[in-house]
Amino acid sequence: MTASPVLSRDADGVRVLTIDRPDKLNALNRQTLEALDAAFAAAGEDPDVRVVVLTGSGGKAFVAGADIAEMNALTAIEGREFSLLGQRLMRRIERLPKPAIAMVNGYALGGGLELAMACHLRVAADSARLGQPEVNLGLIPGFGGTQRLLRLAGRAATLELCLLGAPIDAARALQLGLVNRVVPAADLESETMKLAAQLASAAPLALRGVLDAVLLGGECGIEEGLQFETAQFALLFASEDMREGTDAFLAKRKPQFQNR
Ligand code: DAK
Repeated sequence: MTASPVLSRDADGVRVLTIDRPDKLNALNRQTLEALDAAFAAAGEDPDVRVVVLTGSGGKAFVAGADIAEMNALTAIEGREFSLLGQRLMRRIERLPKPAIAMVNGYALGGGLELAMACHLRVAADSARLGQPEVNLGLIPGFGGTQRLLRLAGRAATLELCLLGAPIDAARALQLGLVNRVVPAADLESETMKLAAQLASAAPLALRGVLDAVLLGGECGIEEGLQFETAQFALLFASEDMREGTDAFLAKRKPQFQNR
């Protein structure tokens, strides 16, 4: 049996998933996509997991893209399966009922940037380089890159990255809104885990409400989106955590959320 290309560890409600193919800069082959899909499905269902952090091993790359060697040998039928698998994984991450943070520790290229964009937040090392270089291979982004980049960073940035295919540095990615934070490479893990810990102690149902309102409501027109937000808002009045949060504020104490 070969070792899984995805490592998993838990600490205080945070599940850290690490793509572990450092000799191939963590490129996404089918086995890795399948392992990630299973890992995110499990994290989504586990009530003890409040936040997921995704990263790559080896210090040089988050993920340098889909596995070009494997793609090169695919038939059209296999290419379709590869595409469906990747799309399903990206959507699974995006619709995870808890926050997912991409800890971008190096190259995030092609499918790697698409993976990072499917996460809800992105923290990048100042040494990271991000891009959609598919045109250089005669391809276009195929795991939702054109669509998620457009929604994150707008049309000008999306056309620039996808047409030119050249990677950008972390500082420019921050300017474009493509990443949320840039930190010195040496502090990446500690800063990301601080952010994860903050989310892990927040009210899970409220976080889920935000994810639903932004990711589903955000795809509707403004009227439907506002109605959706109202419905999510009202639903939280049925939660014990909402009473706890407001009681704790009034009593000037720290809330203890129970995911109920
Ligand atoms: N795939 C496979 N192997 C890769 C790889 C990749 N994407 N990126 C790097 N590697 C491998 C290299 O081949 C090398 O392996 P060995 O030769 O040692 O066996 C090892 O990782 C180290 O890489 P380098 O020697 O190249 O390292 P350097 O520091 O010199 O360069 C680099 C680092 C990141 C600049 C360079 O490796 C590079 O340009 N990598 C490719 C980046 C890239 O073009 N990424 C986009 C891939 S295309 C689809 C959906 C989605 C997609 C496709 C189809 N469908 C819907 C069907 C997505 C496409 C992509 O992501």
